[in-house]
Amino acid sequence: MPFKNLSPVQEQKFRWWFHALDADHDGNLDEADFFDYLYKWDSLFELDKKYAFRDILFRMQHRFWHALTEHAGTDHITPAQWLDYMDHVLKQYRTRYVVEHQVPSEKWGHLLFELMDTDNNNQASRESYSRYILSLAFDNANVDNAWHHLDPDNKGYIDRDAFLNRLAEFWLSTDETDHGNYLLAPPSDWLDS
Ligand SMILES: [Ca+2]
Ligand SMILES: [Ca+2]
Repeated sequence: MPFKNLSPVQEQKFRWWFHALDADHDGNLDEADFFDYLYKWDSLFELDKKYAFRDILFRMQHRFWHALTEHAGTDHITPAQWLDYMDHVLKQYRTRYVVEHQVPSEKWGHLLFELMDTDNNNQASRESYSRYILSLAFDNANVDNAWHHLDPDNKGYIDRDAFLNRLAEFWLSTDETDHGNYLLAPPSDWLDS
């Protein structure tokens, strides 16, 4: 089934993201998969000591899960239902929320940045980005490859605006060479050869 709003690059990228989220690898997303990495942040980012921030993250994730399951009509999401929802999100984005630099998950992007910027100096370090990637059960090879594209000038950190721009590219770019497409893993991992 061709999608109206997803390009082939986006389709492959989001399909790969689905499998990254499927923590128990049974081919479907359920609520436990969807929250698996958030629970890992308790120890990785000492989130269990930041109650208010943790609460916001979990509420945002619940909102995402609720919207996804309502759209799909089930809480046992297949890859096709996930892609259909992504298609729906991009359609909404294009028709209702077109603001420069705003991405479908901009609020989530701010939270993710604040999670990684543990000392609040408006810079997320390579080390904290690495912890984030490992919480998604990726390996160190992915971190090295992705970081090179998040921080092309080799500064050792990424600031908030640059991170949000990369996240926008992750959602919206249809050109696999854009830096943001490396956010979770290099395109060679998720593009058909
Ligand atoms: Ca699963
Ligand atoms: Ca920092």
